[in-house]
Amino acid sequence: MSPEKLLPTISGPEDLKKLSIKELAQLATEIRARIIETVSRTGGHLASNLGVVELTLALHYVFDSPRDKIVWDVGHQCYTHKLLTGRQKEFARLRQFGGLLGYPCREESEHDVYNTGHASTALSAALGLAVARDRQRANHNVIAVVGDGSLTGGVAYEALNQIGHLRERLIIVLNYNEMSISPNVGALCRYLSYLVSGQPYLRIKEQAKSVLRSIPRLGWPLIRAARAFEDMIKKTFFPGIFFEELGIRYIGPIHGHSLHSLIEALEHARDYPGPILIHCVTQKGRGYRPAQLDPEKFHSASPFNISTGQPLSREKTMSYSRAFGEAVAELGRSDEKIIAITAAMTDGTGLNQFAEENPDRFFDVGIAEQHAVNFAAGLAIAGLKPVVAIYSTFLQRAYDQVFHEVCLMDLPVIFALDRAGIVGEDGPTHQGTNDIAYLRHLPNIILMAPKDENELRHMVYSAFRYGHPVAIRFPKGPGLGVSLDKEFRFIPAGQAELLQPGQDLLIAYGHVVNIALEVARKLQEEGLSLAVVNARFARPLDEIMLPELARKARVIFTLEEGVIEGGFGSAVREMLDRNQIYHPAFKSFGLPADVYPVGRPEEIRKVLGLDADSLAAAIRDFYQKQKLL
Ligand SMILES: Cc1ncc(C[n+]2csc(CCOP(=O)(O)OP(=O)(O)O)c2C)c(N)n1
Repeated sequence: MSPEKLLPTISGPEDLKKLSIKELAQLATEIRARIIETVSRTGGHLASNLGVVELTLALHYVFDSPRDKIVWDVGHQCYTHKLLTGRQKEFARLRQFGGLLGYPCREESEHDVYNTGHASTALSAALGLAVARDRQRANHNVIAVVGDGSLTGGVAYEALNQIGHLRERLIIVLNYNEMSISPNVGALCRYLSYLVSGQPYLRIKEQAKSVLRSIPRLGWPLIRAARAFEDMIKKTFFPGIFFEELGIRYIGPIHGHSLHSLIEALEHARDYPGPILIHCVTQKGRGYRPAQLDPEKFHSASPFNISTGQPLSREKTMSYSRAFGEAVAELGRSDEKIIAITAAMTDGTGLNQFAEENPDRFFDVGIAEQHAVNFAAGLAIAGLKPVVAIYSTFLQRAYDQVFHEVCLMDLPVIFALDRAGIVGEDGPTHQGTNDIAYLRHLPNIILMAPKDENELRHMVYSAFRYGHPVAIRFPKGPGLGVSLDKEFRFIPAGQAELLQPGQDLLIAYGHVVNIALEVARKLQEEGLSLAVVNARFARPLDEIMLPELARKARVIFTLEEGVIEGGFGSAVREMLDRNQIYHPAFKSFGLPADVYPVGRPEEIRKVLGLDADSLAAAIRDFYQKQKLL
C-alpha cells in the first residue's frame, strides 16, 4: 500500500478513476478510519456507512456522477458518498449546527440527487428520473441503492411493480446485510437470504463455465446450451425468481466488499438495456469490531470512545421511550390482550422488554407503517388491545390508515408517537413536529402528551381504558428524572392540570410544560403573573377548567413543540370560540411550518425562539404591545 494518504487527493469522483484496485482498497481503509473518527465525535449512522464503503467507491468509479444519478434509499449510508464528492473538510462538522446533514441534501451538492431520510423511496424516485431521462432524450444512468430493510416497505413494491411494467433502463443496487436497524424480518427477507445461500450454486456455475470455455470450438455452443439449461435450472431450483419474474434482470449475489466483483457487476449493469438488480452482500459495521459485533447499537450511535466502543456519556435519567416501553411491559403482564407492534424500531421505541417477555404478542412488521396500523385495526376489531409505537415523523406514512382503518371505525388502537417535537441531529426529515396538526381533525381520536415520564406511564395506562383511538406524543431523549409512581393512575380524557395559579394564562402541551414553568418563573420576578396549565390533552380539551381560567385572564398564551398551523394553539383558539370567549388577547408559541436547521434540539429551539429566555422576551414584548405593561 502507498504510504501517502489518498483521501486528501480526492476532490471529486473523477479522481477515483485514475486509481488501481489496490489504491481503491487503500482508500476504503482511509475512508473507514475517517468515518469512525468523525462519528465517534458527532454521533451518526456508523454501521450502515461502514458497510457500503466499497460499494460507494465502486459506484463512483464506474459511474459518472453528477451526470449519472445515484439515489440513496433512506440516505443514512451516504457518508462515503459525501467524502468522495468534495465535502471532506465539511465532514468534520457532520450533523452539527450549521454543518453537513447526515443524509443526502440537494442544497449541499449537485451529487445529491434526492433528499431523503424516510425509507423505501429510492426505487420510485429513480424510476421517475429514468422516465424523465428518456423523455428528454438523455442517456445517463440512474442507480437506486436500497437496503434489504428498506425493501420491506410497501412503496418499494409499488415501484417494482411499475419498474417491471415499464422496463426502463434502471439499475437497482440491493444492499443486503440481513439487518434493518435490528435483524431484518419477514418472508421477503427470508427469500433474499435463500438467494444468498445459493452461492455454492453460483460458484459451481462459474467453474462449469470455465471448463466449457476451455473446450475448443465446442465450448461456446455448449455454454449457450447451458444457458438455456440454466434458465430451466433456475426456474426449477429458484421457482419464480422474484425479480426476474417481475421483468427485472437479477445479478448476484455479489461480494459487497470485493471491489473487483462490484466493479465488474456494475459495469455489466451499466450496459444493460432494461431494469437490472445487483444483489450485493455486505456486512454492517465492517472494519470496526464493536460495530460488527453489535450493528444494532451502532446503527445510530451517539459519540463514543473509539478504543472501547462505549458511549462517551450515559443518560442519567430514564428516556421517555424506556418509560413507555416499561409501562407497556408492566401492563402486558396482567393483560394478555395487549399486543405491541413496531415498524422496524423495536429498540428505538423501547418495546424490547415487552418483546422479550411476550414474543407471541409482539410484532415487528418491517418498515411498514401503513401495514402496522392496518394490522392493528384488525387486531382491535377482534377485541385485542394493540399499541403501535411509531416515531411521529414516520406515522405520516400511515395517515390514511389512521383515518380510514382506525378513526372512522372508532377502534381502540393506541399510537405511541415517539420522537415528537424537535428531534435535532437527524435533520429535517426526522422532526416530529406535524403530528398534532395531522391528527387533531380526525374523528374519535384522543390526543395526549405528558409533562414528564411519570405522567407518560399514567397516560399509557389510561389510554388502554378509553375505548377509542388514542395518540400519545412524547419527545426523544431523557425524561426529567422524576420518581415513578408504583401504581398506575387513571387520567380522565380531557382533564388538564393547573400547575400554578396566576392572573393571565399560559397553557402548554407536552414536555414544554416545563419550559412554560420556567418562563412563568422568570416573568414573575418582573411582576407578571401567569397561571400555568399542563393541558395533557390536545383533544378533547378541558372545557371546564380552560374556559373558566380564560374568562379571568387578560392574555392567553399557548405553547407547544409542534407546527402552529392546525396545532394545539389552534385547538385552544377554537375552544374559546366555541365558548364565546372573545376578549382576551391571544398568542400561540410553537414552530413555523418550515424546514429547520440541523443541530442539537437546544440549538434549534433557540433559533426558533422556543427556549425559555426567548419566550420570556416574546411574552414581555406582547404585554408591551397590548399596553398591559
Ligand atoms: C419510513 C421509515 N420508517 C423507519 C425508518 C427508520 N430507519 C432508518 S434506517 C432503517 C433500517 C434500514 O435498513 P436497510 O435499508 O437495510 O439499510 P441498512 O441500515 O441495513 O444499510 C430504519 C428502520 C425510516 N428511516 N423511514
